[in-house]
Amino acid sequence: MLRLCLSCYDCLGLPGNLVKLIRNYIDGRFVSGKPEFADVNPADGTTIAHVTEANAAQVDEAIYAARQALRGEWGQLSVRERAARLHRVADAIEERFDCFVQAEVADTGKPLSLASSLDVPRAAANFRVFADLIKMAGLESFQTETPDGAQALNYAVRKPLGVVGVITPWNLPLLLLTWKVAPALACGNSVVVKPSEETPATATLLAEAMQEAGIPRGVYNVVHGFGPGSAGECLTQHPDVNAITFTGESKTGAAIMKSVASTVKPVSFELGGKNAAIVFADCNFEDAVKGLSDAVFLNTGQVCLCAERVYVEGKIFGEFVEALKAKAEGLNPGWPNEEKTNLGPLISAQHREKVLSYHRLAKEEGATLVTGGGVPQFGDDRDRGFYVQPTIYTGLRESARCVKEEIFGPVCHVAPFDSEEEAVAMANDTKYGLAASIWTSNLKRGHRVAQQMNVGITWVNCWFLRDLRTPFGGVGLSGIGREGGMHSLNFYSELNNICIRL
Ligand code: NAD
Ligand code: 6OD
Repeated sequence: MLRLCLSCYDCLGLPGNLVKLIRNYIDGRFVSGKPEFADVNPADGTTIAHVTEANAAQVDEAIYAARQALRGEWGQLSVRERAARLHRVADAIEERFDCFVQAEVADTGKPLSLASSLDVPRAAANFRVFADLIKMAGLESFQTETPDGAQALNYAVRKPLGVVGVITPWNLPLLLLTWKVAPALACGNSVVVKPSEETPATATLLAEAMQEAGIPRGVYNVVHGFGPGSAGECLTQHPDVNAITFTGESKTGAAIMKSVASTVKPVSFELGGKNAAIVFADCNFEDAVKGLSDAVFLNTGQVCLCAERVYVEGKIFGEFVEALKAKAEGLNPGWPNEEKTNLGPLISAQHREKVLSYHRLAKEEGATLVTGGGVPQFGDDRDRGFYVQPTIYTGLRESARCVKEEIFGPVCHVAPFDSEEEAVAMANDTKYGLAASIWTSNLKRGHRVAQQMNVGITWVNCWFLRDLRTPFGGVGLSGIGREGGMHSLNFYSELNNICIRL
């Protein structure tokens, strides 16, 4: 049977001059309205869709529908049946794999190879992992003695939080959204999601997968729009939203924290990073160069876990910089759909201007440019897209703004170190604390240094390997709380401890 997607750009085979309409999804229905905003393809700057911005009344309706859904069939389902439906969501994603990939590629400009090897498979995996985990999730129980010598049994039961507001960024749109939606639903909540205004498509396409999987209406709702004064802020302020789970910039996290204060909602925050990599002279050189090339340039440097600060032991510094430069210059920026492309554009003109402003600043701060620093010229429509060159700097002081502030582009600063202590001190000298990577053949040193990193995740001789059951989150400006495995289930549920005198 031919399936037509409402929010994938390919299925209807529209001629180039017709753009699609991406609508809100409320109470099981796609809902349009005014105003609309443009969804732009970062590879050539063209408008690929118009998007309905949810007004305050529509956000209210979505929250009301989500609340009602908790009182209906969804609230009555056994854990086993809930898990079965989440597996069906994963099936539905896999059945429309190419639609999801195309929609993600069109919205983000990321290489098709990346969307099809990382973003979309991970979205399906998120549903499968949390569906399986909720079935196995045990709870504590304690038998205690009462003051008068009798016994009491304590045991906890898990209940949903209620309506969860899910606010997500544009860099890994479907992956990060499903990373939150899947455990929230596994725990029996309903959700109202507000995807990034830059990447509205796959969250909307997911609504179709939810329908196909038999997720009752009102359980999954999508409201499109922006942050302040728009759908994002409506959600965070709303008294009937029980919790907010947010991934995005640290300063947005701060604004949301203020906004949720009056209604005292729990928050889970996955925020920015200025991640360090430490490369010791005893590393496997080839592996480290390859690993760092991924860690700096994957997804055009737009992964919160990317390394923007690379510390290399003095003995191999020059050789390492040269090898990383060769990797950067060997990348293939290009049309996202072309097989050989492994570097897409940045997400928007505005974000490109931010990245280029850091290039200007690096010059002012006295950096030595090793490679890049500009905008590639293609001589075709891509020149209207938002590409930048992969860039490497050396020579900055550790206090330079380019070493302290998150840039979120394909760029790093490489600095030498002489001792392990110095490397650890430099890596930890940041207000952020999301991720670090350590490259050494000395595993004893790997453990020792890893345990000194003030971050939520440290990789040794690898980067971005993610077992979905492990804790994920950051310290300092990088976030509050941990998601992943049982940590997600604990955030997305309330525990009620029951104490029975025996
Ligand atoms: P952003 O903070 O600008 O936007 C994220 C989302 O928040 C969007 O949906 C946006 O519309 C919404 N928003 C903005 N202001 C809001 C407000 N006042 N109230 C409610 N919602 C609001 O982030 P971005 O530019 O989309 O993403 C890039 C940032 O995200 C980087 O800083 C990156 O490090 C971070 N990030 C972190 C992680 C992580 O897991 N720690 C993962 C991915 C991205
Ligand atoms: O892999 C994940 O689950 C995760 N949260 C990745 C975050 C990537 C940041 O851009």
